[in-house]
Amino acid sequence: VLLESQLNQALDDETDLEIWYQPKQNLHSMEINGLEALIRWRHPVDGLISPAEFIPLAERTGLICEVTDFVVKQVCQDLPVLRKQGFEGKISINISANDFLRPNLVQALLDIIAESEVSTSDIELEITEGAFISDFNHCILLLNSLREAGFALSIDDFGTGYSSLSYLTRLPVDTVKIDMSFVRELAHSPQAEKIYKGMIDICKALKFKVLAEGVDQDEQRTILQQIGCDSIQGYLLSKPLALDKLLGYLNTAE
Ligand code: G
Ligand code: G
Ligand code: NA
Ligand code: MN
Repeated sequence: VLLESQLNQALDDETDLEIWYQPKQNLHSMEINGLEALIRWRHPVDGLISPAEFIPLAERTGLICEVTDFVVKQVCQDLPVLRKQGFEGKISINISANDFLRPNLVQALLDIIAESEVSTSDIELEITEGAFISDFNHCILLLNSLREAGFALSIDDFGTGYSSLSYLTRLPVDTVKIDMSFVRELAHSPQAEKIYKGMIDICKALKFKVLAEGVDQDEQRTILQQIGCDSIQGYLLSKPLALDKLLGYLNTAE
């Protein structure tokens, strides 16, 4: 309860919350062509609290919508800075299952963006499969309106949890992000490579781009390139970085 009221306070004051960014690399051009925004909470007493800890709390208590709005706002401030440094890709923002229950999600996002130099085409929204459990038809309608508004869309952590290949064909999204659990054995097991390639082939047959999450070895990147993966994200490129460190990273990566 204490943590909840402190998170509420931090969101109201817009203090102690930071957005860090993890780069994504396109395996065709080899350029850094995307960034995932990841929230960090610098608690005045407890130090840096992992989102793995407070995002579930925010989801239980309904604060997650305010978290999402905060992330969008911060991204709108940071993107112009990144554009000036020559970054040309999209920034992706995590949307939680609870955001899908907001009656006015599309308009809420558009209102925040309208106050900035950023447009919807600068932003990708990452949605986990958990969002589709409740009302699948409602989700499809919502995804369509987000897409019509100009956002790019991706499915996050694909292959875990509520994974059904049949629903994939109905999802109006651009990219499938394959969960990092699949990359772990990639460089050690021919079976793991076959499974991975199977997933890539299915996604490509359905006209989705494929991103591999959790890539932390050069060997994995080489295999992913060979089996047709479009882009990667993971510690091989970089851990999530605060904006100032990210600017340095982008300067040396170009
Ligand atoms: O950044 P890190 O890899 O430690 O994130 C841990 C978990 O918290 C991941 O599942 C990630 O998707 C989630 N997470 C991080 N930032 C956000 C955010 O801004 N919104 C939501 N909904 N989840 C986030
Ligand atoms: O749910 P989501 O995919 O957003 O979670 C991202 C989480 O995975 C974060 O906690 C992030 O720090 C972590 N992560 C990102 N890249 C790697 C990686 O290459 N290896 C490992 N082990 N974890 C990673
Ligand atoms: Na994500
Ligand atoms: Mn993910």
